[in-house]
Amino acid sequence: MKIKDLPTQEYILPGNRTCAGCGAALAYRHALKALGPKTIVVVPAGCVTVLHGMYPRASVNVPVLHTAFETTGAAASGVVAALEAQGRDEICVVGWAGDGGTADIGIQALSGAAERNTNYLHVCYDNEAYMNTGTQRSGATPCGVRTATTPGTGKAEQKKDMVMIMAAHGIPYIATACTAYPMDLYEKFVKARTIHGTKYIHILCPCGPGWGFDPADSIGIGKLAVKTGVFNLFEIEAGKLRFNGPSKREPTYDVEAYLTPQKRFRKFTDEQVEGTRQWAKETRRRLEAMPRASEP
Ligand SMILES: Cc1ncc(C[n+]2csc(CCOP(=O)(O)OP(=O)(O)O)c2C)c(N)n1
Ligand code: SF4
Ligand SMILES: [Mg+2]
Repeated sequence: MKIKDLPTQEYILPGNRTCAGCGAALAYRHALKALGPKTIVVVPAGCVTVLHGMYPRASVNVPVLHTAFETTGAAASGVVAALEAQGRDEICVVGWAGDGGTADIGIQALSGAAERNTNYLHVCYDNEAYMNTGTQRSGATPCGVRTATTPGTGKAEQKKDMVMIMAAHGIPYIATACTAYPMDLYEKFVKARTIHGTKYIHILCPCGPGWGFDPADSIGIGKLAVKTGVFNLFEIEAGKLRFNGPSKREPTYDVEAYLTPQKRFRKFTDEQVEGTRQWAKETRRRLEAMPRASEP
């Protein structure tokens, strides 16, 4: 499939309140094109709440349930139960939560829903901090990044590995994606829609204001994350992993190319750059050690 074959139907209407070049908005746009009109989205607090705007107006044309920050998995479970009671299995329920709403405050509700194999798709749009409230550190913020709550020497801990946490739940479908690779992202949503049970898609979403780059570079930054091995594109089905897109090849580990254009890394020491490279290599080795799925 080529980009010109994407459905022309738009589900995010013209005019919304995200920043120019917002990776989260782009991911949402392509995901909704893949999921289609028979979709109900459950959204906790975050930048995508702001995208939707305030009642009685909304900038999307699918039904959306705004829910409390910690409750995406529980609220989505409720919507699924109501649809099942009505015998309606044609509607796809999607929880669309940020990294804070997934890896931190929302993890309990998400884990409960995944343990029950609730028939919904949980998406983590990962911009690597609490962006809507002014760039505070989340579990998904990379090690060393200075945020409003990690001034001085930056975040001490490594990025939480949410994908492997979800893999440990044994759910039927897990994937990563990045806004810089819209076709890969689109095809993963098309596939996830056909699978029964809990699905989890983790999307790296570059964020100009939070990461400190020109909005025009949003796609380029995403490509660099994947090519340098800071972020890998893959799917896990039945416990078996398959690399996708550029991640089929060994990354370059030239992490300087990814770090240097972003202000959030500007005070990185040589040691921190090297630490990022080692972390990327170790992450890749752990992924490569998993049982592998054959190419389709
Ligand atoms: C219980 C609770 N605590 C704090 C907040 C304030 N709050 C709203 S959005 C947000 C940040 C969300 O971060 P994330 O989930 O990463 O989404 P992003 O803003 O980055 O899109 C916070 C802390 C809240 N709404 N509810
Ligand atoms: S702060 Fe970042 S994630 Fe939030 S709307 Fe702006 S670009 Fe998008
Ligand atoms: Mg965030």
